[in-house]
Amino acid sequence: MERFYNLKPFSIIIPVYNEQDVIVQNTEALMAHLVRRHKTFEIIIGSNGSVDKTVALGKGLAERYPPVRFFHLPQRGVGYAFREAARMARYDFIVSLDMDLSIDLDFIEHAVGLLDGGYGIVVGSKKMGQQKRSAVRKLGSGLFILSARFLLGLAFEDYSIAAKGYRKSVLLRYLDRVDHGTSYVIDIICLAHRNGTRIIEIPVRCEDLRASKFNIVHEGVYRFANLFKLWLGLTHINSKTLNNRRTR
Ligand SMILES: Nc1nc2c(ncn2[C@@H]2O[C@H](COP(=O)(O)OP(=O)(O)OP(=O)(O)O)[C@@H](O)[C@H]2O)c(=O)[nH]1
Ligand SMILES: [Mg+2]
Repeated sequence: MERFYNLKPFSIIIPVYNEQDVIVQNTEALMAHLVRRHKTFEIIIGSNGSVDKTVALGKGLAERYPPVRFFHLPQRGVGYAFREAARMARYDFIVSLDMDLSIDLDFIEHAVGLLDGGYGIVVGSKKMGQQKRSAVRKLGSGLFILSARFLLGLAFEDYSIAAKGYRKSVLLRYLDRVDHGTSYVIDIICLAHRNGTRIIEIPVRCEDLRASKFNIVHEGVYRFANLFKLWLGLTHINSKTLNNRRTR
């Protein structure tokens, strides 16, 4: 028998780009998972840039299923879709997923439970769990994780957009830093961590063998450039704090 979880209401947010092949079947699968387990939730699907039937299908889903909300932005970029979805969220507990539902859905219950227990961010980690992804993608994220540890002293092991839980009240503090791309994840984790937000990392299972919607080369260059920007910004803040202390 399915377990019913007595959790507080939560918002799931999913950015989508040209997802006509999976948007309907995966939203319905997600709905089936959630309605059996939860009383109150919403699923916010946010598109930008899609040139296939994603927008028409997303609107149809929102008309058919009351918990589903859909929007489409003219401006391209997954970060903008995330920002809009986070602002729209009706509830304080937010869980981000990808439309390919490549992570184990039990993450949702774990994340919401931990947010309710006082954590500000829950990081779902594929490296701590299990992952079936191509060697190139594992290598790329492995290098990024090591660089973040080395440059920023961050010990987390997953900065991808899916399988993260956030309190909306924490997110709102950092939304102005969100740009077009995926770097908002590391920016938010890094800054919230420095500001004393309680963050916990938990393992997730991930099976993702389909081609990425991102251009892997562009994504790599953009992510590493942003990592250096973040590091430079923090080094600047650290040296200013040190100088202020010296002059006091
Ligand atoms: N709104 C929006 N969503 C996007 C955009 N690009 C990708 N997405 C969505 O972001 C989610 C992740 O895309 P995927 O192709 O599954 O990403 P991935 O390469 O498997 O991600 P990793 O887990 O980091 O390996 C999916 O739901 C995509 O539809 C974009 O430009 N705008
Ligand atoms: Mg994927």
